Amino acid sequence: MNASKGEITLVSLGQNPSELGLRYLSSVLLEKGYSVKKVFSKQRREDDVSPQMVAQINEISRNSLFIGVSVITDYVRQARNFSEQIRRLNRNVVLVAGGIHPTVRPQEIIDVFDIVVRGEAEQSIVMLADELSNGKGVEEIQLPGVNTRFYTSEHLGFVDEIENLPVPDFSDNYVFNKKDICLEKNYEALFGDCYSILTSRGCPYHCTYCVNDFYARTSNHSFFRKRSVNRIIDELAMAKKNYPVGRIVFLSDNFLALGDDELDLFISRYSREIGFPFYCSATPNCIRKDRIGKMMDIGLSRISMGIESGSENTLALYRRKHGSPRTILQAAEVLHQYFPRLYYSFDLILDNPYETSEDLRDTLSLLESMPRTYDLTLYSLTFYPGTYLYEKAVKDGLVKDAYYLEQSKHYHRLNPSFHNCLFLLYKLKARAGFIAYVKSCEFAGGVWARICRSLAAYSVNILLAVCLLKMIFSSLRNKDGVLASHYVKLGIAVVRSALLRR
Ligand code: B12
Ligand code: SF4
Repeated sequence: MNASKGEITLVSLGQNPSELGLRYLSSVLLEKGYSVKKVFSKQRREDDVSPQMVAQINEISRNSLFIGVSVITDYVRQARNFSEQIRRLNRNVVLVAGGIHPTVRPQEIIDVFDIVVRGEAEQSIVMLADELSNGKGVEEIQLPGVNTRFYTSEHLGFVDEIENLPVPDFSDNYVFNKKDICLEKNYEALFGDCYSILTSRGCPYHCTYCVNDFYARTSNHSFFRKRSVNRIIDELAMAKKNYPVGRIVFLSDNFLALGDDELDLFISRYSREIGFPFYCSATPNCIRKDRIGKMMDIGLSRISMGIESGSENTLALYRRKHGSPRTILQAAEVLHQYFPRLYYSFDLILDNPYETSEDLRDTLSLLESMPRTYDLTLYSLTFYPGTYLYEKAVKDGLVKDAYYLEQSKHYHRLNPSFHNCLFLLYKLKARAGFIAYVKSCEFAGGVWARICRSLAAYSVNILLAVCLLKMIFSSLRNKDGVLASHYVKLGIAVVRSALLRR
């Protein structure tokens, strides 16, 4: 075996150890003869960077050419803090940042990191490693997509040909477990029986709150790239052979954006060679009865779909032409036909300061009109830099530019408001919510258990009714009869559905 050209340490500050971006980088570096240590900190975004962890990363990366850190906006404060801490321990360390945030806002990272790599880095990280292993200093580096304090590149790297990339490297992972960093060689200990795969990069759409909007505006070629079905199945077959896999997660932004021929090929090869249950996400316009039926036959067991809002105005603000209320409703009806074999959940974005009570009412009405067999995932709108919505919110004075450097806003922490109570109650009422949970509890038999279960189920409906009453009164107080009458209608629908199937 050839001697390594040098060692590189890659660090993920996020919570999820799948982190496919870093794993792709590790694979290309390994292919080019470097050795790689991958560290997964599994820190929650609200945690401070642990000094113990930094000390241990410093220890294991002593012989590395550089430490590369992956940074998304939610972790930019931790990334800055990590660099400050590790530099105190080792003044000579070369720190490289990459990922979505440094791509969009390199200037917010370059003061504490030596090198910032923008865009997809499969090519640039190898060029960078070659330069550093050939003894070049940071001040001498001038590469496309690579910024230092001495050189600025406007280039945004995209991999044109994603087809020939090696498969992501899931081998040996260093994992920080609250106190110590341990080398975890066991796949199952980190990922259970699950294998995550990207079937494409980018997205054909560019919703105004999503990073794909930034990419679409800044890249001058088609950002959406698909892998061939044969390549996808080959990767899954490799995973099936090498890891104790029993489930597949398709992590691509929009897995169902497959052409008809591609879908047929996928179905025939997947059923013959893989056969595991799988989870994917999709946009409303991709949910078609024939497609979902075929996918269910080969193992589709879970699907998530972005609804985001039921209001035409808000959907226009989000630029979601592919998900009008009508399309959403049609998609929900298709998915409902596969209940209860298919678990499906819808994403909603709340706390949008541009939304009026009418917009929220439209979303509630949409939820009410859909068969209640969905689950809901509620997000609090977060403005990510580089997107149209971020720029608009800054211009309109709704958020301060670079607010995330000072304050941390959690994408699941909803503002305390009556409307949000209503959405939470809808979540509780939905199939996988509280009522279903209570009904399925077998903790005790007998009449008391039945009474408790019924009371719990009724209490959700009662709370919902109270919130609706409050909405009716406040609309009347604001002399908005139309809004009040909509809430009355919603109330009647809620009571009817509670009486019919509770
Ligand atoms: C799959 C996915 C997830 C998965 C897995 C996350 C993971 N880390 O693998 C799950 C579901 C867990 C997830 C959760 C979240 N996600 Co997410 N997710 C994605 C998604 C759809 C794909 C990510 C991916 O694998 N891309 C493909 C790889 C190849 O690209 P990449 O990760 O960017 O990596 C490349 C480059 O950035 C660069 N690079 C990356 N790291 C490094 C490091 C170095 C040193 C270098 C040199 C280069 C480099 O090279 C890589 C290879 O080309 C993206 C959307 C997108 N289009 O990227 C959103 C996205 C990354 N998620 C996002 C967010 C906000 C989240 C959440 C905070 C919650 C949420 N609202 O979804 C959580 C928090 C996750 C965490 N870190 O704990 C945002 C981030 C926005 C931002 N500006 O930071 C994105 C961009 C979607 C969006 N709303 O715009 N997510
Ligand atoms: S459809 Fe999803 S991944 Fe695509 S641009 Fe919109 S939010 Fe982003």
